Amino acid sequence: MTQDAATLLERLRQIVGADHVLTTDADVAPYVVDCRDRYHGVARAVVRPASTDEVAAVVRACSDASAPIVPQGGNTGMCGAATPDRSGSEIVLSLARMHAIRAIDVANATMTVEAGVTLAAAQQAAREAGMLFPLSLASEGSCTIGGNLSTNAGGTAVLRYGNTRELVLGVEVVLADGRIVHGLRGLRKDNTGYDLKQLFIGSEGTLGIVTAAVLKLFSAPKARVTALTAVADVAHAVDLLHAMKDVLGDRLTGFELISGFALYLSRKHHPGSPDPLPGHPWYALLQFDDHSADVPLEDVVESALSNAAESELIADATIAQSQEQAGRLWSLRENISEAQRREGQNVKHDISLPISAIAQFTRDAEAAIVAAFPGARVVVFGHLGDGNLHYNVAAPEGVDARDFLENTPAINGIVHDRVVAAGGSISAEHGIGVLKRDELAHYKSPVELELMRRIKSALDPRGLLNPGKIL
Ligand code: 2HG
Ligand code: ZN
Repeated sequence: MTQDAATLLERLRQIVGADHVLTTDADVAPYVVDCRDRYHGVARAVVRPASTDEVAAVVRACSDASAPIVPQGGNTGMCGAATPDRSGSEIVLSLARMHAIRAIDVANATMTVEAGVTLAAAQQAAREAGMLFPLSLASEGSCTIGGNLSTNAGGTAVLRYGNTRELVLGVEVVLADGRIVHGLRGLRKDNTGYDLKQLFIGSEGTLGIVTAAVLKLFSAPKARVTALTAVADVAHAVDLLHAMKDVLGDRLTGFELISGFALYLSRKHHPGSPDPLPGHPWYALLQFDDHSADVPLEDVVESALSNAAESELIADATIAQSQEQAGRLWSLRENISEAQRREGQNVKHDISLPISAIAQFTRDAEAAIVAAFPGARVVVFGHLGDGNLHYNVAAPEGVDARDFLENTPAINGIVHDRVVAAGGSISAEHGIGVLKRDELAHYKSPVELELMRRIKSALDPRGLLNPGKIL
């Protein structure tokens, strides 16, 4: 180790305490690989500050030593944004010890939480205050609010409540030079110039390190109904979405599309899962929430679904009769990603399209993939209600999954060319990280890329914050 490196580590130990500067291989191991096992990095150290002032001091120490920093939350990101590179020069800055709920203001319908609070803990704190924090995603038990902000996470309730971006009123951020932006305002109206907080949301730790946020809370719904429906194809699912919105308005909270093959994988890798509507090519999982208990929500949903059956929009449907049953229906959906991981690596896409273009896209893309890679298995699921599909491509049966990954550029080309031609986006909710950095450079317009680079160099002129990610 060079003199400089030893000095930096010593300074970091003085800031956070020796126990929170991890350097042995065993201690560092969980922080240097992403959750999909795609990226394996090397860290000079992992630092675990416990307060905003400590984060700021760590950033200043790293800046003085010209050491790049990789911020990390729950390490559940899908695009490798929280994994260090292989140079061994980067410091991983884990926000895990910053897990305080700082304040809940029920009258203002806001909650101020630190970056390392898990999403599930934030939801729980809101619930205990009789309110709802609606962000909801499969990894909510381990992903953190800081990571949710950094990636502008989406999930299953975007249809009704919006992305993370729409759920944040204020942020506290440590800048690349160690200064702190104290922006924890809980205002729904604030037109004092540029909306700086939105720069940090979705910037994957490349512009600053989010240490806390003011989140919007909502009234807790009084009734919830979950239904699984079987549909003939994606076009029918899109029509069903429209019909349900028409009848139930914003009581429709979630509308998830699941292909028959995705459901098969979910059940295969999670023995004991229910199989309520076997044998259909496509499914849509619907959730409804209501604030008034005047007309029973279940009656409204039941009648809407029977109308949908009469007009042949759906082939079959089942409505959960208890919270426990609803949880089991949701687990079919939420286990798909993990099932895919167990099945073997696959070429993942997190795309969004105008909802009106989705049915045509799925037909064209699958035909093109199967023509180019006979036997390739397309695993389609996702948040149809907001136009976001996880359009994943798995190896043909019997082909080694890792070998199949060599086709990633060609498969990406097939999928993303069509997405962009249909007016869609190559990253809906997972971000860019390293996984899609080259794709971004290819598909984003030169003028937008130039603006992004100028913002990056204005906020991080020495390029020490999460270098190599996004741009
Ligand atoms: C989900 O919706 C996540 O389950 C993960 O965004 C998607 O694994 C994926 O492709
Ligand atoms: Zn998703």
